[in-house]
Amino acid sequence: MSSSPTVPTLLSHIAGPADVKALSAEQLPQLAQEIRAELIAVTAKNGGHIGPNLGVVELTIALHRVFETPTDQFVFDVAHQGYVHKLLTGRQGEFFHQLRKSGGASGFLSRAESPHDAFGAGHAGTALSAALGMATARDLRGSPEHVVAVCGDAAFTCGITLEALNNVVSSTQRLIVILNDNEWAIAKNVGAISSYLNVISTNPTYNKLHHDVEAFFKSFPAGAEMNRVYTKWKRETKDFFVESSLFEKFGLRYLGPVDGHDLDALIKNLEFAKHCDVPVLIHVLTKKGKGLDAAIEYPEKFHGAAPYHPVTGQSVPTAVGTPLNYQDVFGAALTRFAQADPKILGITGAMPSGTGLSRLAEEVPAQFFDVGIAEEHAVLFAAGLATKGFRPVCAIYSTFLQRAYDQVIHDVCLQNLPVTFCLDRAGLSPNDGPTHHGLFDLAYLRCVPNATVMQPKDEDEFVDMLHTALHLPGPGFIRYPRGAGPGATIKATPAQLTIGQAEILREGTQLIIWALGSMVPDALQLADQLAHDEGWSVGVVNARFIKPLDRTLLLKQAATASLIVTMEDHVLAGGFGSAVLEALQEADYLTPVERIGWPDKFVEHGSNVAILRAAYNLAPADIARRVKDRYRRVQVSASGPR
Ligand SMILES: Cc1ncc(C[n+]2csc(CCOP(=O)(O)OP(=O)(O)O)c2C)c(N)n1
Repeated sequence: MSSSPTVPTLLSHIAGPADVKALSAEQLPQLAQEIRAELIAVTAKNGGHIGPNLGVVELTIALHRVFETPTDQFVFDVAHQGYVHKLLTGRQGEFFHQLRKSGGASGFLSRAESPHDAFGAGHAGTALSAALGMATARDLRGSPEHVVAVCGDAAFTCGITLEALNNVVSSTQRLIVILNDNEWAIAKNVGAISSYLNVISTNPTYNKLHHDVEAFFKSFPAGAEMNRVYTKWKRETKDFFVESSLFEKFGLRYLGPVDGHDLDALIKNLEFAKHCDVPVLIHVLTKKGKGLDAAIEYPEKFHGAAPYHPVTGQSVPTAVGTPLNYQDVFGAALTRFAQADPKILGITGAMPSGTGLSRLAEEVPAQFFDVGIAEEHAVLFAAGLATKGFRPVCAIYSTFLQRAYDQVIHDVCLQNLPVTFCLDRAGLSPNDGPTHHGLFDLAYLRCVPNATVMQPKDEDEFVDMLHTALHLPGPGFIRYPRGAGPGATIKATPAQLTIGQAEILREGTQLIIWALGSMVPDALQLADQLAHDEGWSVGVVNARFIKPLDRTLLLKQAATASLIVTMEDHVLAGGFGSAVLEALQEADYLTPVERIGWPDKFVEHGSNVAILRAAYNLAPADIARRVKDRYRRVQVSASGPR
C-alpha cells in the first residue's frame, strides 16, 4: 500500500490547504486513499500513532476544505492524530518521512513546527479549554476567524474538558467542537459518558433526527441562506434537543451523529456549523485504524505502534534475549503481590497496556481500575481507598502525574496516606519528545513532606522497591525509565529495603559517583574509564533513595573525597544532584559536586536516547571529559588557598 515517489499523486501536489480546496469533490476519495498509504508507509518504518490518524483522514480533509488555516484555527486534543493535518499543511516529503526522528516532524502538533498548528499538545483533554480561550480572545478583539476544537471521545473523560464545557456559552457564542467518537481511548473507552455516547450513536431516534436534518438541509445552498434555515430549524427542533442531548444542556447545538468517513456529510455539517450563531458540537463517528486491517482488529496495539509490517501489521520481532520492559516487570510483580493480598489494587488513567496493568486486569480483574484519562481522579480515588485500609497503586507515567500534582500534595501526602505511585517513562521518551519526557518528577516530588522517592538500578531492585513501598506507612513513589532494564534476574522473594539507605557498588577514595537508577550502568562504565585512563580511585554509589537521601554515607564519603559526581536522568534544577548539594551545604561541607543531568531546556524529540544525549553533551565521552576537567580543576584549587 505504500506510495511510490516516482508516481505523481494528488498528495504530492498538496503544498498547503489551498491545494486541498483546488481539488474537485470527486478527487477527494483518492486523496484520502493516498494519505492512508503514506501514513502506513511512514509509521510502519518509524512507529507512531497510526490508528488515530487513519480514523481522521476524511475529517481532516473536510476541515481543510471548509476552513482556512492558519487564519482559522484547529486545536487537536492530544494532537497525536495530527499527521493528516501535517500532510495537508506543507509538511510532507522527507520531513514527514522522518516523523518522530531527529530533525523530522514531531509526533504531535507544535506551534514551533508550523503556523498551521494553532496549539501544541501531547497530554489529553486540553483542546476544548484552549480553543475556548482562543475563541474568547477572538471575540474580545473583534476578529472574524473560526476556532475548531477536535476532541476524541476519551477527551470527555478528562476533567479539563468537562470544566471547559461548563464554560463554553458563558465565554463565546461562536465555537465549533468536533467530537471524534471512535469508542476507544488507547484501550476501550470507559465510564458513563462513553456509554452515553454509545447510546446516542446507536439510538434510532437520534439517527432518524440526523436523517431528518440531512433532508431538511438538502434543498438549501451553503452561505447566508444557512442562517435563515438554521433559525427555522432551531425553532422547530429546540424542544426535542433540549430534552435529549447532554451537550444541548451545556448550551451547545448538537449535530450528528455524522459518518466520519463520508466526506460529503462532513463538509455539509462543517459548512453549517460555520454559519451558526451558537456554539456547535458535531458528533462524528470514525473507525480507528480504517484502511489497515490489523489496526482495526487490534486497535489498542495500533493506537501508538512500534514499527510493523505495512501489510500484515506484524511487529518487528525483538531480538532473542532482549530483557523485559519495566512495564512488564511491573505488571507481573504487582499481579503476583495482588494475588497474595486482596487489599492491593492497581489504578490506571486509560493506560492499561502502557503501564503493564493489563496483566492485573486479566488475572485479578476485581483489583483493577481504569478510570479514564483522569489522573487527578485516579490519585484522589486512591487516597479514598487508602483511608479504608487498601493499598492502592497508581501506575501513571511521570509526565502525566504532573496533572495530578495538587492531589499528590493535598490529598495523599498531607494526609500521609499509603498510596504507591509507579512512574513509568521517567527520563527521556525520545520519539515522543518534550510533552512526554519524564524529566521533572524528582523536582516536583522531592519538596513534598512525607514522600518517599526512589529509583531502582535494575528490574530486581525495582521489585524490591515495589514490595518496600507497599509496606510503607505513607506515600511511596518509584520512578523508572521507558523500555527495558539491564536484564537482572528477579529473585523469588523480594527484599525489604532500608528506607534512605544507598548501596555502595564500588569503593573509591578520590572521586565518588552517586548515580540514580538508570544512570548506574553509565556510572560504572565511567568509573572504569577514569581508573583506566587516569589511574584514579573512583567509587560508585547506587543512590536508590532521592528522598530520604542517604546523608550519612554521603557525608562520610564527602569528608575525604575530592569530588562528588551525581548522575541522573532528570533536569538538574531541583533534581537529585541538587539534593546532594543541599545536604552537603547544610552540613557545611565544601566538597565540590559535578552534576550530570538535563539542562534548563525543553528537550526536543529525537531518534533515540543516545542521539539526544549527544546533542546536549551528555554522551558518555562528554561526561568523561567534563568529569576529568573538573577533577583536574579541583586538584589545582585544592593546592592553592581555599
Ligand atoms: C493526561 C494524559 N494522560 C494519558 C495520555 C495518554 N493517551 C494518549 S492518547 C490517549 C487516548 C486518546 O483517546 P481519544 O481522545 O478518544 O482519541 P483517539 O486516540 O481515540 O482518537 C491516551 C490515554 C495523555 N496523552 N495525556
